[in-house]
Amino acid sequence: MAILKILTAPDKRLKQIAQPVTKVDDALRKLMDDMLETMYAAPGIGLAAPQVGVAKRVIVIDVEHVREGSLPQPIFLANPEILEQEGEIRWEEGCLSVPEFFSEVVRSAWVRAKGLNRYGQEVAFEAEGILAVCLQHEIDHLNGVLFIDHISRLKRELALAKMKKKNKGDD
Ligand code: GNR
Ligand code: NI
Repeated sequence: MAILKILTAPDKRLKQIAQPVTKVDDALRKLMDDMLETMYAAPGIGLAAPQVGVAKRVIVIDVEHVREGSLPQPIFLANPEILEQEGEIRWEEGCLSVPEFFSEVVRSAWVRAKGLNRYGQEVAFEAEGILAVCLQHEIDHLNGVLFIDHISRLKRELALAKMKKKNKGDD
């Protein structure tokens, strides 16, 4: 396994639409494993392939591992899709690609989703709470959308200005 470099805004690769996965093979499973290791190391509760510079519709999620004493419960999904959604939930979000900036986002409170698991089998499931929030956040990444695209323009510019300042001096 390997820890991958996480891209940060305003990298243009974060704004691209990722391509559907055509085959879940060993190479894709290696990408999933590397993404999971990268997410755990960050640490984060989710990661989408575009964040590590791979324009494929692949996400990993584990909303449990941050809780002390809980076992890892990783979810690997290729071509995730939301089938149904209901209600509204407000959550203070952050993103590994927009470090050190947090803001409340309104999302669907409940979702029914499907995708391919790490063996290429189609799975469907329901989610609410933080899992529903994280799933919507990760699918957004596959469509080139960041959580700051859901907040007011003023706050978004603030976040991007902060990023610019931070990136100064980097190569
Ligand atoms: O680690 C993360 N935490 C988080 C908190 C609230 C809502 C969404 C997230 S996802 C984020 C990791 C990340 O950037 N995934 O794309
Ligand atoms: Ni993110």
